[in-house]
Amino acid sequence: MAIPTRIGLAGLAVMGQNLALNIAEKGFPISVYNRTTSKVDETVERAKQEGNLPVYGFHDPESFVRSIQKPRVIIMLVKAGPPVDQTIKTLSVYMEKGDCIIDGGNEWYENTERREKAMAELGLLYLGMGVSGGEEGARHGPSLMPGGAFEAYKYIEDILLKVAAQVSDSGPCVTYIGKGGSGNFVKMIHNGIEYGDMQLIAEAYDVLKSVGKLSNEELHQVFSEWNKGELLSFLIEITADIFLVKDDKGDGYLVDKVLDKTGMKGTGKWTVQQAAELSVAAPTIASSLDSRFLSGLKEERVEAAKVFKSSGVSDILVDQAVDKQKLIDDVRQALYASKICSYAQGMNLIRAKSMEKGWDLELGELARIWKGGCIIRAIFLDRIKKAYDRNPNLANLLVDPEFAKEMIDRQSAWRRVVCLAINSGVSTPGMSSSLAYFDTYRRGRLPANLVQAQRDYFGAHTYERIDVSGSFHTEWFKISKQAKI
Ligand code: NBP
Repeated sequence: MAIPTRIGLAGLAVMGQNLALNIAEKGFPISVYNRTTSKVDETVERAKQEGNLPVYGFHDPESFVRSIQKPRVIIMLVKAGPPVDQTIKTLSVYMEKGDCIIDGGNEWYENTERREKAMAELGLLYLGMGVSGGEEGARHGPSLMPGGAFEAYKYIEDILLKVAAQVSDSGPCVTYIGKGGSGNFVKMIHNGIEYGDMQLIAEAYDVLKSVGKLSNEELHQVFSEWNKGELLSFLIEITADIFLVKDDKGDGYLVDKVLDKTGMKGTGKWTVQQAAELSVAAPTIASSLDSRFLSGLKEERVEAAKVFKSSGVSDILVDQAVDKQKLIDDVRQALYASKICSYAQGMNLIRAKSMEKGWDLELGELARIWKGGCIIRAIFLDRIKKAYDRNPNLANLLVDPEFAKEMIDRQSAWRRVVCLAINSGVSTPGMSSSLAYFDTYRRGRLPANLVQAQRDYFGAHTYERIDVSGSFHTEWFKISKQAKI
C-alpha cells in the first residue's frame, strides 16, 4: 500500500469520484473519504476495475488525513455552502500547520475568502479551485481554476498540470488564477458565459425550427456543419448529437419530448448579481437567466398562449416564405456575433472584479485554460487569447481590430435574424440584447442626455455639459413653463 499517499480527496459524488480516479491514473497515489462510507467502497471498487489505480479508501476522517504525506493536501468536492464548512471542521482537527485544503466546488468566492482567513489562523493553507467539465472532464481532464494561497498551489502544481485537460497547441488547462477567491469567481463567470452560450444556441435552434421549419435531421446537419468552422465548440457538437437521438418511449425524437423548463444551480444568478454590484453591463448573460426564469413558468405560459391564441394571435405571427439556406447562413453569423458580445461582457466582469480586489488577473490566460476540458471550450477562445495578447488593457473585446471586423462583417445578417424573429413572434432575448449591447457600445452619443435632464428636473441631481466642464443644475420646470407662455 502506497501510504503515505501523495494527496487526499473528500467528497465522492460525481465530481469527486471521477477526479480521484483521474489523479490516480496520472500516477499519484490518492486517499479518499466520504461522509457516507458506501461511496468510499464504490470508488475503490471502480479504481480496481479501471486498471488497479492507486486509490486508497478510508471510512474515518482521522486515518484518512494521517494517510497523506506531509505537507498534506486535501481536495474537497462536496456540495457548496454549509457542507464545505462541516467537512473542513471534520478534517482540520487532524491536520497540521502547513497542510492545505482545496475546495473544488462551485463555491461563492466570499465564502472561500472567509475560510482562507480562518484556516490561516490555524496555520493551514486554503485554495478555492473552480473545476469545469462535469463528470467527463473530472475523469479525463477538466479545466482547473485554482485561486488562493500561491504556496499551496505550488505544492500540487505537478499534479494539476497532469490532471487538467491537455490542449496540443496551448498546454494544460490550468494556471494559478490569483489571490483570495479569484478561482471561484472566475469559475462563476465561466458558468455565466456558459448560460449565455446555451441560450444563444437555443435561440438559433428556435429560429431555424420555428421560422425556417427545419427538421431534426436538418438541424443535425446544420450544427454539424457549423462545428467545422468558427463556431467549433463542445456545446455546438453536443447540440448536433442531441438532434439524432430518437425517443425510446414513443415515436419521433427525444428532444421534442423534453419538457421546456430549464433548471439551474445558482452560478448564473450570482454572475448577474455581480454584474449589478460592479455596474458592468452583462445583458446577454442576464437575458439567459431571465429566459430560464420564464421557462420555469410552464403552466402560466400555456395559459397565456391560450389567451393570445383566442385573441387571434398564434405562436408564429408571420407565415412568410423563407430562403432556408440564407436563413441558416444568417443565423450562424448572428450566433457568432452575439457570442462575441457575451464573452466581452464576461471578460469585463472579471476585469472589473480583478481591479476592485487587486487580483491582477490575466484575461488572455483565462481564455487559454478554457480551451479544453470545460463546457465552454471552443476554437473561438484562441481569438480571445490573441486579442488580449495584442493588448492586455483592451477596454472591450468588441474594439479589438479583429473582433471589430468580424462584427462589422456579420452585422447585416445579425440584424436580419433579429428582425425576422421579432416579426415572427419568436423571442430571441440573447441575440437581441447582444445586438443592443453592440449598438449601444458603438455609439458616441446616447439618449442618456435626456435621462440626465429628467434626473436633474425631478431630483436636482445635476448634469455635466458637452461643451463646458463642471456640474450644472437647471430649473427645468420654471423655465419650461415660461417657455410655454
Ligand atoms: P454534490 O454537489 O451533489 O454533493 C454531494 C457530495 O457532498 C457528497 O459527497 C455528499 O456526501 C457531500 N455532502 C453533503 Br450533500 N452534505 C455534506 C455534509 N454536511 N458533510 C459532508 N459531506 C456532505 O456533488 P457533485 O455534483 O459531485 O459536485 C461537487 C461540487 O462540484 C459542487 O460544489 C458542485 O457545484 C461542483 N461541480 C459540479 C459539477 C457537476 O457536473 N456535477 C461540475 C462542476 C462543479 P454524502 O455522500 O455523505 O451525502
